[in-house]
Amino acid sequence: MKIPLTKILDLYKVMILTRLAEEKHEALFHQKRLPVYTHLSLGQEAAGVGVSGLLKKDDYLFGTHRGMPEYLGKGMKLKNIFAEYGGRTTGLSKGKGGLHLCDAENGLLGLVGSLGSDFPFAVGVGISIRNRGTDQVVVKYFGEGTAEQADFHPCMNMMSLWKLPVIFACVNNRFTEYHPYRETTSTEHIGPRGAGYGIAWKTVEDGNDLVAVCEAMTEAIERARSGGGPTLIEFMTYRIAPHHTGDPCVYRKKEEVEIWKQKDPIQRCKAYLMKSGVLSEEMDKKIYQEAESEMEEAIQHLEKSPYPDPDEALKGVYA
Ligand SMILES: Cc1ncc(C[n+]2csc(CCOP(=O)(O)OP(=O)(O)O)c2C)c(N)n1
Ligand SMILES: [Mg+2]
Repeated sequence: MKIPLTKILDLYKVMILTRLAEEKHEALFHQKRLPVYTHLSLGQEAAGVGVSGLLKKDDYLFGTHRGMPEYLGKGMKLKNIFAEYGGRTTGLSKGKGGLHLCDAENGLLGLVGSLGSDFPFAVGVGISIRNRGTDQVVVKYFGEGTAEQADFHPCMNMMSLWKLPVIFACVNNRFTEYHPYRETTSTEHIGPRGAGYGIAWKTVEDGNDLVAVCEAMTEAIERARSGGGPTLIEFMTYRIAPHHTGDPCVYRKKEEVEIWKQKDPIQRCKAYLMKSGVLSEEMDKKIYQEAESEMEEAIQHLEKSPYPDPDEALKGVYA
């Protein structure tokens, strides 16, 4: 399934914005200008951007705590994300959600604090799509550690039984908080679990290849839209970043991280686009400049926006 080069170029731009925005987020956190601490997606941007970048605006996504790539890929605006992280009135949830982003306009129905508790939400949205008879799809994106949560299993069963337009997309970044994943996960791969439930599945061994991610997602999206039912896809990658700001990463060797830095998805995508003749060094420079100015605008928007009045605290608690 060939993905148009123009689409790959668009998503390459999103990967760059993600990288710059996350690095800036971390710097702002240390300067006490952005109080929400970070879970960076450094090194695994291709999986996140590719998972959401081919969805339509009215498709749904449940993302992760390491979510900048999939949120920007789905069409969320950086300035809205920063304003929410900063707890400002101009944020998506008027500053009350913080890390837990919600952007209904772009199909993001919320990020849960208890990992995996949104597997059933995704299945519920799948039932809603089926009942309304639209061709929308819902993607639930999660880490391999989250795949060990109990709700994963009944949800796999139900979405298969009812042939729902749900895609479970797993980013296997080889770490679950402070553990290499094989200390907490009994199998090498999450993908083959699809077979146990009669669900189409795939493990993309090179989840740092944006094109491979997009090809796998295209297949799954087409299956879901055409009534072919759910898919489980796993993308193998590596979490170059610490689990969160301040994690000393004593559970892995520095040499291993260095090896993975050589597989940087952004540099690889750049090489692919240049070889394909749709990107030049000059264009690349411009892409970085545009991303920098979008980020500067987002920071200015954040810092100009007011904090909510304390009286707002109990408003909007119930819908
Ligand atoms: C139910 C639950 N248990 C534990 C946590 C704490 N926690 C936050 S992130 C994380 C790691 C999850 O690993 P994975 O799903 O592989 O995602 P990754 O952090 O690698 O992106 C954990 C255990 C939580 N938020 N919810
Ligand atoms: Mg993980």
